[in-house]
Amino acid sequence: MENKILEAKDLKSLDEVRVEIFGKKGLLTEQFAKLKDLPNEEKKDFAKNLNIQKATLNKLFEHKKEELYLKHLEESLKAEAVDVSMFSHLQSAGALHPVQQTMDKIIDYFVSLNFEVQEGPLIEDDFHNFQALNLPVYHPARDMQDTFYLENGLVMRTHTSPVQIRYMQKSQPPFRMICPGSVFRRDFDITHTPMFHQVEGLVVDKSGKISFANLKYILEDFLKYMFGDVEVRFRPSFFPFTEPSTEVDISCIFCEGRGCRVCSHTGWLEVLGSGMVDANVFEAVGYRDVGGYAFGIGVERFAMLIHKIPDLRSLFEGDIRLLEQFR
Ligand code: 2U9
Repeated sequence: MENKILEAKDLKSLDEVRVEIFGKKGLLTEQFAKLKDLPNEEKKDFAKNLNIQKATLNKLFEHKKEELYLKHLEESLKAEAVDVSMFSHLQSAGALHPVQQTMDKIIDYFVSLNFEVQEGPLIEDDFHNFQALNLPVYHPARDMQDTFYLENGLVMRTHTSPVQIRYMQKSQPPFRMICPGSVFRRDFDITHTPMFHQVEGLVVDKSGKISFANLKYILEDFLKYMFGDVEVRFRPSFFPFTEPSTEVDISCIFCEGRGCRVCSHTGWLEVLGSGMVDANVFEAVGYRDVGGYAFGIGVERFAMLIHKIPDLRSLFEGDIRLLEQFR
């Protein structure tokens, strides 16, 4: 009977052995049954030996049960184990879109100089998107910013400037702020998409406190932060909301100013627009005796230059092969 217990290979066969030995018709039970047929003088010793045997078998059985249980536990833990270090082909970490990465880098620069970050609605009324920015109804400069008109007279904003207008209507200078976000125009070609992103900046203080030199310093420093060791030049230009206005160029990062196809052999790349805020804009929000500068950055243009992407439209096609390069 000891051998039967010792030879059991698993908990199931051990249980079968238990029935075979200790069960109602078990081997041990059979022995006890013999007791009643023995002569009285033999009964005592026989019963004593049988009880000793029963106790030994019980102990052996419990011991074996414990051993087999631990074996079973170990085997099932091994079988169910998950290898957390195992490489999976099915999953890959996501990443920020290159436009978002570029926008974040631009925002980081201005936040480090204590500029506030403000956002606002994508659908605007004519006043906040145009009139307050010195673009009166029927003004020809509106042609440069044709957009999507809703049936109720509202428009998809053509720049983030209305965010600054709304901000000025409810607060007082001095302040410095940037407005990142998506904007919309009726444009679609190799360098334009109907939706794109801007980061616009605005700094306002009491009259005489903010000069063109402040604007020049900040933008030069910012462009070196974004593009490395480049030359920066300011060219006179026109925007309805700034006077004087200036377009800002950097020396071509592809040919280092020698002249190539990307810079149309000029050695310069136009990267942003800026100027001193037009007096009419301040008047539209009820500001008096103040001055300030503003600038506008096209985020896609920056992303294209930084990553040498030839066609702007590819940024919005969602092709995973393009996006994977920016992980
Ligand atoms: C207020 C007053 C003035 C924001 C400005 C530009 C010049 C500019 C372009 C850059 C590339 C638009 O996305 S783009 O095509 N922007 O050249 N933006 S000054 O001027 C402001 C803004 C707000 C209240």
